[in-house]
Parts: sequence; structure tokens; C-alpha cells
Amino acid sequence: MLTIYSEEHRYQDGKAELIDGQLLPPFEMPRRAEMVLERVRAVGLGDILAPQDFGLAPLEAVHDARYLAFLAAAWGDWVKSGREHDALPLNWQIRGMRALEPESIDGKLSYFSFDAGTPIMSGTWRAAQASANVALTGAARVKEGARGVFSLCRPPGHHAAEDYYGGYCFLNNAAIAAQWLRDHGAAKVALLDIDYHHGNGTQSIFYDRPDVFFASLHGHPKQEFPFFLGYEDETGEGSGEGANANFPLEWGTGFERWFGALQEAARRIRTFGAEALVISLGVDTYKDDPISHFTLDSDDYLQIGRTIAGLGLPTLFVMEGGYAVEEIGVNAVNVLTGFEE
Ligand code: Q9C
Ligand code: ZN
Repeated sequence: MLTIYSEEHRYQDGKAELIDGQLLPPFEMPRRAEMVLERVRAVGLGDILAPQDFGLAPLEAVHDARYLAFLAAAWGDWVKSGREHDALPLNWQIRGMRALEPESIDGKLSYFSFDAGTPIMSGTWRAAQASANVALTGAARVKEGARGVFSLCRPPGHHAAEDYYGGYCFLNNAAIAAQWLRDHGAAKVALLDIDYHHGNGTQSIFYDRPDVFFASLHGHPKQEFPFFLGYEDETGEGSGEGANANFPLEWGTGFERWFGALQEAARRIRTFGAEALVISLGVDTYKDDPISHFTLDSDDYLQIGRTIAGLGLPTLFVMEGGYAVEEIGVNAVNVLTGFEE
């Protein structure tokens, strides 16, 4: 299987995230992608290719123009306001407050985000664009007939919506790739999100769309980030009604229960009848993940890959989360080798 990878992910290298009431070194770190790349090489998965630059148009097909302008200017505006350290938002508009874009950079950070765990620094925009190009380059190969392609994206994307960032995500790489496939001949595309966290951004982007099916298996929002989306009764709206399927699972979920949900999601994707499949590939479902609460083991990822292959669709794998850095390479690449068996 071909892997798409850009070293420019290293420009996203925050000093701290706010998590569980503490400022800690970010779990989402450059070494994650390096460990996955190292494993791709170790097992001889296939060629490793740098991305092409697709420009802004495929990003604008998914994200709000004002949001993209904010991301492009955020670090410069932050520095102009006298700071040199990472930018983090501190407060948010809530019920009863005005939903207007503020003039100040601090206000804009809040307006365009939903958490304080996602630092912006000098290289954030560059790294985020490179990550989207990694996804798009993979999508182009899938369009050209590849059975499976691995886009080794970093930073991840599935928490980013039309006009907000958060959960370590800025541009929704999987959504951008899915939309590009729609715009280049695929009448229907399915997105399957197996990251531990709900893909709130991806769901939001396609919620009213009948042409893109979204299924997500994730920690139940009654217990888990992002808390405000990911329930089972979110089934799509308008002409998108029925094209969204959530499988919230409680803390402590092991492979057997998780795999039952995967099989149900696969059945729904078959019924939908897609021409291409995009997988949001997070491996934070792993038993030793430091911020997650499922108990999957490394061998389980092989069976996940086999099951995805069973759908028989041209498939783009887009890297998302996974914070057990020592095992992230084995776990992610096991999905890909399982797919290729
Ligand atoms: N107590 C991805 O996996 N913070 N993002 C969780 C846990 C945010 C994860 C707090 C986790 C975001 C792409
Ligand atoms: Zn995750």
C-alpha cells in the first residue's frame, strides 16, 4: 500500500495543552507521525510519497472562508498583540451571549474554537495545510484506481468543523478528501470514523448531505470528549436524514463489543452503496492509550483492517488520533496490513 507523508507536520509542535485542569505537554506530538512512518518502513508496507499542493480550493469546499482566513492570520495577529508563546483560547460564547466574530485575536481564538487543548503556533497553518494535502494526494490515488492508500496525516482533522478547530484538529482532512472524491466522479462516498473520539467535525460538515454517509464508533458523549455531539439519535437532517450513524460505547468497551458495532456500521455502509470509502483511522481505542478508555489490543487492529477490506470499496485511510506513542505505529499499520491480506 502506498503511504503519503509530509515532514511539514513537525511545524505543529505545541508547548502545552489544557487537559484535566492542568497545562501539560501536548499528547498530540510530532513523534506520533514519526513512529507510524517508522513502522510503515519496518514492515515494507510500500512506497512513501510526498504530497502535492492542491491549493485552497479543496479546503474552501469544506471550510468557511472566514475560518480559513482566521487560521492563516492567527499566529501573526497573536504576535502583533505582544505574545511569543503558543496561542490558546480561554473563554467561550455561551447561551445568551452574542455570536459575533470579535475584532481582537483573543476573541477570534474563542470564536473559532471549542477547546483549550489545541495550541496554535508559528507553524500551525503550514502543518495543517500539509496534512490536508497528504489526504488530498491520497484521494487522488484512490480516484486513479488504487484499492487502498494510507494518508499519514498530522495534525489530525476529524474534530474540525466548517468553522471551528479543537481536539488537536484544524482542517478536517478526511472530510476534505471525501468532498474531493465527490467532486471528482464519486457519486456517493462513505466515511467511517474508528478513532476513539466522536468525529464531531466530520458529522457536522455532512449532516444535511444525502451523498456522504458518516458512521462513527466512539466513547459515549455522556462520559467522553467532545461531550456535546455523538449520540445515537443523531441520524442526519433534511435530505441527509438517515445518512449519519453514531455508535457511542461506554468506557471499558473491549474488542468484542466494539467489533459488533463495527459490523453494524459496515452493514449500514453496504446498504448506502458508496463508490469510495474514507476511514478516519485513530488508534486511541488501544488499551494503553493515555487519554482514552477502551481496551483494544494490537492484534485486534488486523481484524479491523480485514473487515474494512470486506466492504470491497476503494479505500483511503486518513490518520487521526492515537497517543500511546510507542505502540501507535504497530497499531495503525496493523489495520493496513489486515486490509491487504
Ligand atoms: N480527558 C483526536 O484524537 N481532550 N483528538 C480530551 C480527556 C481532547 C483527541 C480530554 C482529545 C482530542 C484526534
Ligand atoms: Zn481521538
